[in-house]
Amino acid sequence: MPKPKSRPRRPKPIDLYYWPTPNGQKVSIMLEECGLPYNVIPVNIARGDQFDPAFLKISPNNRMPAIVDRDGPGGRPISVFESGAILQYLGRKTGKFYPANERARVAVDEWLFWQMANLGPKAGEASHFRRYAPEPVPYAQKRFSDEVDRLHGVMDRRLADREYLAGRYSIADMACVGWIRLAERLGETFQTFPHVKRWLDTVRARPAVKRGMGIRIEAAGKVDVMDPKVRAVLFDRRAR
Ligand SMILES: N[C@@H](CCC(=O)N[C@@H](CS)C(=O)NCC(=O)O)C(=O)O
Repeated sequence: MPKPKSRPRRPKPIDLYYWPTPNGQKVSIMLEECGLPYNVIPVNIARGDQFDPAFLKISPNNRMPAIVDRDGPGGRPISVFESGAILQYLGRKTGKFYPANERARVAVDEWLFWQMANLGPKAGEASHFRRYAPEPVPYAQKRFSDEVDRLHGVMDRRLADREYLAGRYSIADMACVGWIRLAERLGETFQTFPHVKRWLDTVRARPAVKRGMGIRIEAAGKVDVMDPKVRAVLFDRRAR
């Protein structure tokens, strides 16, 4: 009797601990781009879900995003926190958007780390001092706005003679798109950064990027960052 054909095993969905911010969107975009199945587990950072002891075991820095992949190395579950580490992990796992060729990989890593160490933190602080500070702090506003402007200039020069940050579309572009989109929402027109604008429009037009950035979490729309309870959770934190 012919042996029954073994059906390819369906991959187990990856748990994505998520809140709709540019950092969370990096990972939902990559999961969509790779066609990996995933469950969205909202981490309501305005309510303090990030301090839940079960979540801290996965993400000790009390920040989302994080993932749990039940089909991890050796067939055993693995958790990953820090969006850059998650993007690299998913890139290695799938072989997509993170080239194996060393020269190409170095270029992706350079721009991924550039986002993680520069664009993300500086744009985050610029947005904080513009939108959330209890009183205007002109020095901080100028310092971080200038930095963001400088970084947009760096990115524009990089994109002047190539379509994407590392040449081909990669996890480095996925890391940046939410942050550049946020700048646009905050009023940046990119008039002096035409290559960034062209890149933003190209990346945002990708169906997977639209899906990854389009995940709606109803509670997120209701967060009032001026609510003292929310502010205590998000902005009033020391080690103890
Ligand atoms: N470097 C981290 C940053 C993540 C991050 O800042 N997440 C924010 C939302 S965008 C968060 O979870 N904040 C919770 C808090 O501040 O307690 C990454 O890229 O994963």
